[in-house]
Amino acid sequence: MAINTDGKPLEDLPAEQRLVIGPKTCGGMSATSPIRGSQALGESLGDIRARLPDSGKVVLLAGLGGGAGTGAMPSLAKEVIQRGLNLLVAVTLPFGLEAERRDTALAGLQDLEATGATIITYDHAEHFTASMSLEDALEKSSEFLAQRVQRWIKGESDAQ
Ligand SMILES: Nc1nc2c(ncn2[C@@H]2O[C@H](COP(=O)(O)OP(=O)(O)OP(=O)(O)O)[C@@H](O)[C@H]2O)c(=O)[nH]1
Ligand SMILES: [Mg+2]
Repeated sequence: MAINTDGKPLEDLPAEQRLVIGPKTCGGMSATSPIRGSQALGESLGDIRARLPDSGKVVLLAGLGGGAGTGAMPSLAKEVIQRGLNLLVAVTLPFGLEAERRDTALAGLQDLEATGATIITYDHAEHFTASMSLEDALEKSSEFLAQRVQRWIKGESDAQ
């Protein structure tokens, strides 16, 4: 399921389900700040609860540093944990040149850690080199997270 406050990017994603959260808070646009991302999740909590499974494993994925993902993710993680589901959170941290976004992302990561969720982090700043194209960098992070998530789903790793 793809979730965002912004409806436009959702249209292009190959997801089975798409959910626009916080239509009143964000008007179908970017959340722009984590506070509004969190408010959007609160506004759409009923929709989220109705769509969460009653058993099994849940993986939450986001690129931290913006408003929607960074703000919504901690509350979403809490919901999944309260439902008694087995949760893995997989996130990226922004590139070094996204300076302000790094502070936002690190604060969001702290909120996520406070939920007690198991978290896999891929730091774009750590792995990005001058000779790398942006496409290569995104492909690397996607591959890394996909491998780790698949291992966790198969029960081969505790993702630590
Ligand atoms: N791997 C990967 N990372 C991405 C991609 N798009 C964005 N990111 C990373 O995720 C971070 C957050 O992206 P945003 O699109 O701003 O996030 P958002 O949660 O929609 O936030 P708002 O638009 O402010 O509501 C960016 O700063 C990037 O570091 C992508 O296609 N692939
Ligand atoms: Mg967005």
